[in-house]
Amino acid sequence: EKEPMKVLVTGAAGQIGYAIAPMIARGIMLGPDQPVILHLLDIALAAEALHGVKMELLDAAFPLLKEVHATTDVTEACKDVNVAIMLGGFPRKEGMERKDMMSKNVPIYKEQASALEEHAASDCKVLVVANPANTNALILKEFAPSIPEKNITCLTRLDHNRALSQIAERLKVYVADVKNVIIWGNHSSTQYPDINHATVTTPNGERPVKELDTDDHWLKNEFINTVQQRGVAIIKARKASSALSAASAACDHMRDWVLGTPKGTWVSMGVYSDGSYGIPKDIIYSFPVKCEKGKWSIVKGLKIDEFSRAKMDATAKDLIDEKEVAHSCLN
Ligand code: NAX
Repeated sequence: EKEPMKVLVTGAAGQIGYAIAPMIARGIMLGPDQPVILHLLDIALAAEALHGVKMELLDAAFPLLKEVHATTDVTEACKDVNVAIMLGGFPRKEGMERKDMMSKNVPIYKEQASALEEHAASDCKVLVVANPANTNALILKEFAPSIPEKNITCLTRLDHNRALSQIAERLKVYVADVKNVIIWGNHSSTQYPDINHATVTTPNGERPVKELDTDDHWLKNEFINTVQQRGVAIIKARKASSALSAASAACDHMRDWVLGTPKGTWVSMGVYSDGSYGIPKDIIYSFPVKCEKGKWSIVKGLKIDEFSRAKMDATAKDLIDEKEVAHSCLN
């Protein structure tokens, strides 16, 4: 049997935490033959609820789940973890400005960066889900300099999966037959869901989405808006934000990163920009990536038209603005 992997989940008493913990314990994130030890972190106010989650996890008697540690101590939570799923943070409340939200989250990500840097396994893979996800990940990267920058990522896979499902619905095909959409940029409403390279597997081979749906107006308007605004639509319908789909996407993100993407397929991940596609360096930007042997790499050489260029630059600008706001919260 494989050695168990230690998985940290912060904000584990929250909505996504409740959905993702059983997925991890069933091997959906790291594979059906990979035992896990869960480290669940939340704040003191949520300690009792967190204890409840732990009791339920034990009661589910998952064969792969070797131990559950529920704690409100950041150091203890980060000890030797191989994977860190960062859900914890201060939510944006109604009427709250972005700056106010950042001023709450920047110190949290600074503190947790230091704890991970000191106590996590040296090759720990980090996925930030909590909003503002890209900028929280950037702060984490800046305050955990000894963690390789390639190990710090943020979640845009939910947006990616939403784009796949919109195309599947529109073209009346199965979602598993759609691939290679791209989410560029920020996990915010400035993100750019790009179908220019997406394909559908048909009985006659792989066909570009743009050939199957020639309604340019739909692709450039409704499609993009629906993906960008899907989170808002879920809140309106459920009176709570996306949780099961976010948990599932976080599992997809980590599984593909650790176990690899299928041949010929790429996915979207928020990663530290190396300047590819003329995107500024030093921001966490969502790119198309392929993964192999536990490492991601940006898919290079895709043709970018003028429409895409403008959208990719606008979401980069949004991230640069966020970065400035975040840095102003450090003082
Ligand atoms: P919840 O408010 O249900 O849970 C958040 C949990 O974090 C709470 O239990 C809270 O006590 C805890 N927490 C707060 N400060 C903490 C700290 N310093 N250390 C540890 N835990 C702390 O939110 P939930 O719906 O679970 O969403 C979690 C985060 O994911 C939010 O920031 C949300 O905005 C973000 N999302 C990001 C998505 C993405 O695609 N990147 C999509 C889903 C989601 O909206």
